[in-house]
Amino acid sequence: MKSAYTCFCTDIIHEGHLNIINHAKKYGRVIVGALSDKALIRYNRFPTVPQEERIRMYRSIEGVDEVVIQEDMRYDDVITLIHPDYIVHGDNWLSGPESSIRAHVEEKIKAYGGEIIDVPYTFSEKVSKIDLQLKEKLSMPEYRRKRLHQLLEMTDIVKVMEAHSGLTGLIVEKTVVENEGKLDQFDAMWISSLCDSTAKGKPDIELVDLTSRLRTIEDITEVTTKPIIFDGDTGGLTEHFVYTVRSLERLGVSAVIIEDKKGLKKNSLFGTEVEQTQASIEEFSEKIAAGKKAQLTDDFMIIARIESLILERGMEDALKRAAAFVKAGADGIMIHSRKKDPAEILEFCDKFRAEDKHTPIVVVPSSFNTITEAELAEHGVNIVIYANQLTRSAFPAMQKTAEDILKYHRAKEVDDRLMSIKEIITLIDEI
Ligand code: SPV
Ligand code: MG
Repeated sequence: MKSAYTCFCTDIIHEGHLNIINHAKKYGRVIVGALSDKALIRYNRFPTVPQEERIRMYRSIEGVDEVVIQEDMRYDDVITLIHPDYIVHGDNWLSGPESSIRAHVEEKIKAYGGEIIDVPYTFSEKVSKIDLQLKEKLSMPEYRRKRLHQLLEMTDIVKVMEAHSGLTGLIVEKTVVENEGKLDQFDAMWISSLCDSTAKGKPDIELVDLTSRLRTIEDITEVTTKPIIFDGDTGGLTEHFVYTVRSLERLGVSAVIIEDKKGLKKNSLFGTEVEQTQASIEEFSEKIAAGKKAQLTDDFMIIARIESLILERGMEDALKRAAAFVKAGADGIMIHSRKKDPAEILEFCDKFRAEDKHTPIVVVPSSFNTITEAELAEHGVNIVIYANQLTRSAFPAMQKTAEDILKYHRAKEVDDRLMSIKEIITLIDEI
């Protein structure tokens, strides 16, 4: 008997999936592949039900003969293992980033006489509603908050991009690229103090107050589902920080990163060009411990950021602080550097990992930007944050447009590099 294979990455079975199964049945024995969590988070959206539960759910569908795990979004593993005679898929993969996967699958199965069956995609009000409900579920605080912990388990390195508004949040949420035949996307958002302040035309010195920063988070949570890491600057007074922790938890933020500085905080990328004071190990440990005691959920993470390399206090100091802050309860360590060469960051990561196998390490490669995610992961880094690149790309583009309109006394000369009017008015989904 011939085999008909289809890959599912859904958390809810609806008429569209049943339609696929009914088509597949006509061609042979129906095998459903459950796309693994690891592949799913890059390919589609975060699963709201665990892999094992999805497998059970797919098994219970009438007409399904077998369920297997598909680890590779390009289907290489299942094609090698099963050699399906037919691969059945909704015809939505004929266009967009998924089309490269279709092309790859076609080439592979044609080699042994296999065939793709494109089934017309089911568009219905019910299907769209289910899709919206899933999205809504992912955006809820209790689901969003625990996602960073889950991502740390699921992927080698969690990829985080800066967001400081609803619009930048949407860019992080929705940008999917096809690269070397695989789809990729960011896992989470970083609410940078630098970019949040810059967007308001203010310096990055803890001048934008918490009420305003929480408002930025709300603007972002209203239109996105991905988890959030909040740049908490110094965390402020310990007596205030405990309240901040509760507010962030309530909003569904997954983690706050606080840096071991005190007094007037300036941006780390100034390094020793400006006066900045590091908090003592004791003071900062106390703040971490107070925050951990204040948090109400098990999901929330407090990550300690060490400024010893920025302030040129040396590697030994950085490592000593890391060990002390973990002891005080920190759920992760962020190590920062403003050197172009990643050597000191990698040295820290290697030495820290030799002593501590599990505490997540976070890095922000703004200056040492030649290093790749894979190289960082090899040195034990768990979270990489692209902290300011959206802001730094938008500003020169806007400035040039303003200059050119002034120069030409009209807008025609800038038009070619602008998004079309049609695109901008339809950019935001309406309910
Ligand atoms: C931020 O994005 O605000 C940061 C990272 O804290 S850095 O600007 O490199 O200090
Ligand atoms: Mg900051």
